Amino acid sequence: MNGEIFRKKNAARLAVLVDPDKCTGAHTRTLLEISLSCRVDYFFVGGSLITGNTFDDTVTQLKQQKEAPVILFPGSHYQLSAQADALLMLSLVSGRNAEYLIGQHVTAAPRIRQMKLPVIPTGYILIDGGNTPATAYITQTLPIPRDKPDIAAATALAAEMLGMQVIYLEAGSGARATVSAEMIQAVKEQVQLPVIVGGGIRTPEDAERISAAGADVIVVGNVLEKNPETLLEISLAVHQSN
Ligand code: 1GP
Repeated sequence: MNGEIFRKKNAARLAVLVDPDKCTGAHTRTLLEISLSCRVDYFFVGGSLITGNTFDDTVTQLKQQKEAPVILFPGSHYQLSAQADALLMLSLVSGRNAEYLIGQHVTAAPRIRQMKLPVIPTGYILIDGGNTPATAYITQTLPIPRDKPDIAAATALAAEMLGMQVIYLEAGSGARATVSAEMIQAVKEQVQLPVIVGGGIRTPEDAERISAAGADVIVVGNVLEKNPETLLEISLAVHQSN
């Protein structure tokens, strides 16, 4: 498995993010039921800060469906599970905190190898979403200003040159503003890699705008914690877009 699994074909793709601390087993069951009536292309599991001990159980529960791969989106080296199909090996290239560029990775690498988890090297780029996201606080890094698409594009290009297989533009969970269309376009013009976009995507209109700007994968998390049935209309919007 490599970054190519995220490249859009005809329409964009949809990833549902499940934070095991925020989603109980019952909630995840509801999400799984709803996902049977629409198309979900990937389940991501992770969060900036996870304090509970349901990580493995959540992955196992999501693995009950057989359509969409369950991919780890780890906020720290603790967030590993051998049950998952793959792991986004996130390097926070928008930041200058060595711990999140390489440090956590060194701690996790031997266990990832033992678990035989396929890894997808991911250039993770945090963009200002109009509020302070947990990711910025936990990683102690500054997001890229939202009106500086050229900085995001140069960062993505450097990540591509470093061998990353996919770019992840992140406005932060619960962002007030999603990553702008202008920024997504600037990044897509600069790199050949598939681009994942997440943070603050709440409506079908958000999803359509982001897909029209060129995103390969659209990630939704927060909105489904409150209204899981929103998944149906967001899935339609993503898969009808091109
Ligand atoms: C994944 O952090 C995002 O990239 C998810 O953001 O929770 O705001 O959908 P939301």
